[in-house]
Amino acid sequence: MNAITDLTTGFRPHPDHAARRYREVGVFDDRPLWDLLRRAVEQSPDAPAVTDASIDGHGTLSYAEYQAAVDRRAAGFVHAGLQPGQRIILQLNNSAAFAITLLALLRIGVVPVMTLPAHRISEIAHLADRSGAVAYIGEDGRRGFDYRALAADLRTQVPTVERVFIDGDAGEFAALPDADPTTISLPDAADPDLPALFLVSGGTTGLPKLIARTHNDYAFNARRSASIAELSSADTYLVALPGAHNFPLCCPGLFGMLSVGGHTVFTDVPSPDATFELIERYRITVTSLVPALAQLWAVASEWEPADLSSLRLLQVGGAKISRTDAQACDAAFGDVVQQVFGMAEGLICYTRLDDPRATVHTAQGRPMSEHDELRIVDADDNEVPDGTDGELLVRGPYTIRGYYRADEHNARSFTEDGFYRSGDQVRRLPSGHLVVTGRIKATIVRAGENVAADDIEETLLMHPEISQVAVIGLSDEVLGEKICAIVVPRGRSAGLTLPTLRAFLTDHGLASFKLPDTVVIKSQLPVTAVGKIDKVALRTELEG
Ligand code: OOB
Repeated sequence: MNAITDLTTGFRPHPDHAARRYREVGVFDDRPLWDLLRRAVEQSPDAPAVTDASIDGHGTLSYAEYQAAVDRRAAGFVHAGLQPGQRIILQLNNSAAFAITLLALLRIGVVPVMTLPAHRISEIAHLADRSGAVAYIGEDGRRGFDYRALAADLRTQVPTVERVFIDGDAGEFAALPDADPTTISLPDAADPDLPALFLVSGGTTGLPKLIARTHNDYAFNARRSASIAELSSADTYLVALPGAHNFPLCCPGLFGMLSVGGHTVFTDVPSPDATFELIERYRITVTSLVPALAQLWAVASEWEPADLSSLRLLQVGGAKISRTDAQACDAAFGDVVQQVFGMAEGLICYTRLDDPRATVHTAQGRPMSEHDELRIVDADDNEVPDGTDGELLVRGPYTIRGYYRADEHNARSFTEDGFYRSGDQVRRLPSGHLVVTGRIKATIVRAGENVAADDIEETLLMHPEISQVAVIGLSDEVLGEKICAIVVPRGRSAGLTLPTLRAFLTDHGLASFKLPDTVVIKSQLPVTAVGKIDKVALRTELEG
């Protein structure tokens, strides 16, 4: 079968009438995603495009140099026999190699599966199998994990993966290929309504799912995100989260920066001491973090001496940041926080740069496009009034209509009229902003009462001795579920006992049925591949 036909098998595009409308209103501009780079090169070939500040960083590439490196790699892949429509697992750490390889694949219409460096063989094998990947791109062991060993495993588990390309010391495999683009003809641009790349779902239950994002929808995602962040060619963006994740990739991230001809700096070490030095050296203006990192940065700003005055926008998302931490970040860096509530499946909400700070501290944002259709519904799928908690359903130009090759999930995760069931519990404010109040399935049912973990977590984080907290339900013979608070203390944990914490919550107005039944003290919480607190892992650990 032709690789393009194979690519479309199991892909659920927008219905024709919807795609037509998105085109008519100018949301889809019918250009391939890599065209963002081509246009930036045309406008300012000598401007800095990409800096590799990872452990083995190679300095800065101008737009012309970046484009040249992309063309060489694209020619290399064509020479190696890759064909438009084929899928390839991309698993590289933040680096110039990541930025070059990604754009090269897009240039030749080979569709990368955007896995994260923390993914391991079970996830990679599943994603390779589902996507029908013909190749894997990883790196050597220089960052502490040897991806060559993973590649060898993958080749045995998923025989369709015929090729392996390694950045660095390739060992038994091939190096990332480069070739002279003047002697090899590159394929024509892909159909912009086809998948440009696959994102990987962030859920912690079960194996990750494939999320096909088209050239048209992802380019819109980049442009609109860039416009809301008021990005310009004068901005410098730091990729501190894993670059293959939707947030640093396109919200606005790398693609948003390409859309305005700005400068993107990659680091593979997101710790405050490493990143603060980069912020000072490159005059970083924008970056994005998960809440746990943002909290760490705010604390560290008190003693790290670097000059951080260039930072004008600190995007925080991926999980809910508490009001206390959002305020602390604003205080530390000078009113720079933007909340981002997004999902690989599509919908992205942002607080706006001119929103009142109180809104920025307490709301997770409002949809980025007027074409996003939101429904907030009760358990019977009836819409609830503003101010009431319900599940968020969404449909729109850049939200998928179905996971790739996953009919069993799609029946559950999408309504008949094409809305994605996010599983997120939200409440809409009169301003149109959403407040995320939990996960539908994570609601704790204690002695018949529904308890949102969110409320308890938010209040516990106001405790001066608590740095991080996760509240989960654990099964209990008497109560059905009991409320367990897992607490990471700031210093010594002496004062953090069940009675003192219950008293603290009561003093702050929490109802008695919401008080934790047990408290567990931990020095750190498990996190997912992108750095969110992993409640599924916690539950498994504490119940097992
Ligand atoms: C982002 O994408 P994913 O696919 O890794 O995870 C999506 C899920 C959402 O459904 C929600 O449950 C949670 O992560 N989430 C948040 C949140 N942002 C994401 N929950 C509360 N508050 C927030 N601000 O995580 C993602 C994608 C693009 C931009 C930003 C985040």
